[in-house]
Amino acid sequence: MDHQINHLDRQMRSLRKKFSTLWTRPIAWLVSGLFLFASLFALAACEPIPEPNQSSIGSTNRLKTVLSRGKLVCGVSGELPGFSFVNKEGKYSGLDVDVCKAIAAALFDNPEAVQFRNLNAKERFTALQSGEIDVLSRNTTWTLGRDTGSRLAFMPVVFYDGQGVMVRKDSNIKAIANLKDADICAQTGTTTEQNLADQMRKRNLAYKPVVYEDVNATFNAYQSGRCTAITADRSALVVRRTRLADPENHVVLDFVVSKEPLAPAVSDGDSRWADIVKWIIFAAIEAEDLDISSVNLADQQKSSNAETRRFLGIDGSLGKDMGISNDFTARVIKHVGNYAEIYDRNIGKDSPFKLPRGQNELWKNGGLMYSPPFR
Ligand SMILES: N[C@@H](CCC(=O)N[C@@H](CS)C(=O)NCC(=O)O)C(=O)O
Repeated sequence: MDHQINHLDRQMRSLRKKFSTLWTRPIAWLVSGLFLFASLFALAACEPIPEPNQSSIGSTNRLKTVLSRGKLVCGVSGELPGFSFVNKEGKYSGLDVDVCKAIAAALFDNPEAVQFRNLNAKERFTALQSGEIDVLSRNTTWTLGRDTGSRLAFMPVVFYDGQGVMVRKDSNIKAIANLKDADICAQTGTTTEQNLADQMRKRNLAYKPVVYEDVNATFNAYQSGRCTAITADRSALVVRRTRLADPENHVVLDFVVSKEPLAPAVSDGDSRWADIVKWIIFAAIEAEDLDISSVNLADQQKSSNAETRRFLGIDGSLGKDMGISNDFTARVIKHVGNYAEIYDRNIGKDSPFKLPRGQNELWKNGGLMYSPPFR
């Protein structure tokens, strides 16, 4: 700035010199005055634009709303064992449910501080956009259209899935090509419905979509023989198969129709809330990566390892800087466990479904689960 002012001063003096005769002096003052005004205006325009205040970004403050309510409102399906299911006693369980519980654990040190809302495929996005729920944790595929067109912000993927097809064993259907002219059941408001149409068109196969808004109606229609096949996320087919009257007579074909990265979502426009939810999910993944579990947490909290101490909020201010408790990661691990514990308990080896980790293994074990660094 100083050198710019010196330069300006030099130019003004040279202008006045050019108009140094008596009769031209008023013109000289006028010209230099105009020059000075224009130059100062230009200088002001060169000033760096101040950064917008982080807290002013976004029109809502969801963290404040959730904290003053004392509870998280979480949208789930409630109809999908292993992911989100409500039993006769009204108790919720599943991987998607544990995401809600992890957020409540991090914020309130209480995984039960959650109010669940059951939402079908069609209702889920409106519930988020209207502010009725704080988070959507409901086997929802992250797509470009939903991310940019539906005023949603997707969080880290919690389950890498793919669309599949289930048929009766005695149908002798082995491949998608055998589905020519078949009646195929699917649920509306899903990526499933659209992917099926793309797949069949690509293969030039005629078929009849039989669609329902309700998941139970969809599976009942298949069970009753209304459809030759049913298509949904493979995880959903595996878990809902166990609820058919005769699971052993049905098979999920090997064929994978599409990529279905399932991720929670929050409403767009509140980057602070999005960051909090995002890093709570990453905390469960990073805990597995660092071999910290609900079983060894107390020992790990005594560790002298700098990375462990920073991650658990013993040193540093990672949580505090986000506006939440500095030990939010420890709270998640204590109440809900790390990602492996969450997976194994709900859909993996310790569950009735025994879904192999596959793509949901950690990156260092050949999978896709990866948390950016906590630093
Ligand atoms: N991941 C897909 C499909 C999600 C979906 O809604 N699948 C059905 C088929 S099993 C479901 O979960 N329904 C449960 C319900 O409506 O409560 C998407 O995001 O569109």
